[in-house]
Amino acid sequence: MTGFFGKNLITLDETDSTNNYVKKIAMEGAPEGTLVIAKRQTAGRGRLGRKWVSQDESGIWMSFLLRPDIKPENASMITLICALALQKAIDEVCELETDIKWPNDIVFNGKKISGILTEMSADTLQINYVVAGVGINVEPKEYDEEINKIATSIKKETGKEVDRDLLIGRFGDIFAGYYREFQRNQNLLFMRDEYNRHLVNVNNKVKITDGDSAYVATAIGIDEQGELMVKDENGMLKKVRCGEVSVRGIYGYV
Ligand code: BT5
Repeated sequence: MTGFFGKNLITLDETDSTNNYVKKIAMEGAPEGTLVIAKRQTAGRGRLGRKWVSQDESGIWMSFLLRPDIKPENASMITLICALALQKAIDEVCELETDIKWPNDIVFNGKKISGILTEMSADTLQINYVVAGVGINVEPKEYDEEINKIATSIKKETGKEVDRDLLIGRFGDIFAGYYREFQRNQNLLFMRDEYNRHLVNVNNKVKITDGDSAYVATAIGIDEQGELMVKDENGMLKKVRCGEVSVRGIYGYV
């Protein structure tokens, strides 16, 4: 690994959630780029209070600390940067061409290989820190029925061993390059087209759920702010902000 990512590396056998761990050391002054990798998580988390299955060593469970000099409202774009960096790293290191399900999932053949959870501590004007958490399913595994339907792993799809260190290192390098570019411009213009090339659901119908309301629309792609552009059933262009919304295919998970 080169650059700031993982220069300060903490490896753990077990923790509740690497995101929680990084938050704690962020408040104690840990430097930007601090990377925490755990073999097992007892309480891995997804978004919106969901669970992330990671109690055993079947995957890479890691979080890293960022202290970006950007406006708080732009922080959600970091999730998309992680997603594209991960898509590329998996492609290069594991020779598996995955897709991105906006905003935070890496999928293959409609099944989830990886998820990203970005959390921020900020006041109105300034970000204190951002924790980016990445879960990557590496080994095949039997989940409970519900998750079995939507989850897969790199090795299940490629049949090949995964060099975890190489994958993490490559992810870090690609991420660091994108992050530098992003901080300069505070938008995603530099990677928008590439992200859209890997985006699933382009030109397909998706169901957008925001709290109690839901509507069906056709996905078009992201704009330079990382918002998902969709066309509703009346042909009106709408932008979905990367926040507490869920976007799913109308016939299944993707
Ligand atoms: C995510 O949330 O996909 C974000 C996952 C982030 C996990 C990393 S691991 C390191 C760091 N520490 C943490 O505590 N978290 C981060 P979301 O989009 O809300 O998806 C969660 C949903 O994915 C669940 O409700 C399940 O349906 C499904 N799921 C749970 N575990 C899974 C797994 N191992 N593989 C695939 N799908 C899973």
